[in-house]
Amino acid sequence: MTHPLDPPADPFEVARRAADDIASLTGVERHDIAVTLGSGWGKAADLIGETVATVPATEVTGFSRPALEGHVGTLRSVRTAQGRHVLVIGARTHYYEGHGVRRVVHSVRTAAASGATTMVLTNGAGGIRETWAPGQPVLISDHINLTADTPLEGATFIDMTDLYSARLRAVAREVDPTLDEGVYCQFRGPQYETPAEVRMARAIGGDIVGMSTALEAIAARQAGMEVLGFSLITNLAAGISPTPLSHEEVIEAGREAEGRISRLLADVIGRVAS
Ligand code: 8IG
Repeated sequence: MTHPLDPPADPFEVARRAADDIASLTGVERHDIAVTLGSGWGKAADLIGETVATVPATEVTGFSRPALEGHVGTLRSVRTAQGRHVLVIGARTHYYEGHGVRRVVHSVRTAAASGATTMVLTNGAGGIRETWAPGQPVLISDHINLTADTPLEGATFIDMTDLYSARLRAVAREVDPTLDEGVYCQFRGPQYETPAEVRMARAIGGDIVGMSTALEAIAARQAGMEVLGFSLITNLAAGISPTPLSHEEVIEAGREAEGRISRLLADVIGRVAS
């Protein structure tokens, strides 16, 4: 099966086509901000503003059907109270789906091609710090990419200093001064970590373990976007927690925290967009 992003296609050209699809399907020519909603963050879309249009991701060039139940496969155009246009991406492609990194970062490149200058990336993840509890949102301050892959192709040297914008993190803390922050480690998945892998992540400076976001953040930076990252700690990482991890437990923690953290995210986006 061929896919629009398969080589020799130019992924940036495919992203421009996707952006054109979004403009014609939503009637919104340009978006100011994009946000990817990970597990636990789904309710934010309704709180950001008025939904102008909802588009199934499968109608947009290069997008794939979501692999997981609980991952909504839609793109939404939402207008904030200040009249800014937010592209809400509920259709993340994970690296572990095995379609390659071009497919993983296509939504980010499409957001950039749609005009977005800010990329807000959210996820559900495991927490390494004992002081963190399931249901707690944390800011991503930096990342460690443990996928051994990259969305950059060829000799594309991109600076990663302050990848997760200090300015935007400060804006988030104006909304919630209690927000803690930490370093996100992206593993390939889909298996959760072994306790030894979590000890390694901690030893090399990680605070959060997950299976998304880092590759997307790299692509966002390449596209010149300012990046803000949030993790919902849905579970303590393996070996930190006394009990084994279960996908059901992760979904349940997300459900419980969803209302509160979605409000937080919507308020932060309101400020960033104003
Ligand atoms: I939700 O504990 C969620 N996603 N790698 N480890 C990794 N990804 C996750 C985890 C976790 N919890």
